[in-house]
Amino acid sequence: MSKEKIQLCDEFADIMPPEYQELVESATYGKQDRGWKDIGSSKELIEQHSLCAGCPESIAFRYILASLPAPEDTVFVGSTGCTSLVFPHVAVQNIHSLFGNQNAIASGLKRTLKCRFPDVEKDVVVLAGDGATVDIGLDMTMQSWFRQEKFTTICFDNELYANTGGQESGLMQKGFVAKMAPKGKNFDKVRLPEIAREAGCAYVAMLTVSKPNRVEEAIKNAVLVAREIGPTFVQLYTPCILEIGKQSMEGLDEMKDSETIGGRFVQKEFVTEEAQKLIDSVKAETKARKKAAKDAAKAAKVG
Ligand SMILES: Cc1ncc(C[n+]2csc(CCOP(=O)(O)OP(=O)(O)O)c2C)c(N)n1
Ligand code: SF4
Ligand SMILES: [Mg+2]
Repeated sequence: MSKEKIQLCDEFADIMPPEYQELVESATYGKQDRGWKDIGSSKELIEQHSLCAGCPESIAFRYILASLPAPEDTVFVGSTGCTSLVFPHVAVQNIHSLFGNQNAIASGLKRTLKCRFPDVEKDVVVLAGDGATVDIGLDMTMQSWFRQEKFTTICFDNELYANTGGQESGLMQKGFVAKMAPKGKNFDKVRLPEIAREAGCAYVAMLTVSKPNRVEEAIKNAVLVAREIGPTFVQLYTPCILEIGKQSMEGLDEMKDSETIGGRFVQKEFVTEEAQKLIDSVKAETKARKKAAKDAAKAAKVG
């Protein structure tokens, strides 16, 4: 599949890095039902990362990249923060925007891509931290939702400004003491999913990245709804293990604890009627296609 999407120039084939050769040979560009289960059996779209060992953002990146419906026609818009250091290692087009400006950049980009490629569906996906999304960039985030810009916003919520040493963020939980917020947070965690719903997002999901199938479903829903209907938002809890004093192996337990009943990250979804109809029809189509393929394989075996 990848060969139809990316190719090696014959003259340079022998000097291209092995990672690139592998990308051409066995990445999942153009694969219709790509998803997290491809991880391990095909070339991933992330070569390495510069995050702390065990940082849940790294697994979040892998699940998201594996779940994009069409990575070859996707452009990410990133913002300053821990996430931004990862984009140079990612085999999907991406733009680094000024901290907080990501949704304004994405709005312009999506509109431009629509004009430039009227016959190709180009997906735009913002991926930024909580500081960029809900504090410094909240105006841009909300304006893009009010204006019904057709792209997906993903927020890596680690409940503080990690990249600058642990300052308070709007998504930090009340009472939390961080290295650079020693008095403890005075206010409640901002209810961003509810804000997104009220601001006009057609699909909103909040979850941790403890379960790859759930992340895949949320990302696919968000990107497909954004293509057809309007803005979508996915908030993923990716705890900063460095700031909350956890070991590299403890991120998963932290996420699981936070998603149990009464926790801050019990999975939440807000879907408009129109978006739900679209999601249901895509699911039915996928099911029918997979069944037809299975039946055909069975028939070929019998024959
Ligand atoms: C315009 C601008 N203001 C402030 C900064 C400093 N700065 C860099 S990263 C960052 C915090 C990032 O926090 P968040 O968005 O939550 O991402 P995280 O590092 O937690 O993943 C800040 C304030 C900057 N680079 N540019
Ligand atoms: S500082 Fe925190 S969020 Fe940033 S890479 Fe390290 S563990 Fe992850
Ligand atoms: Mg953060």
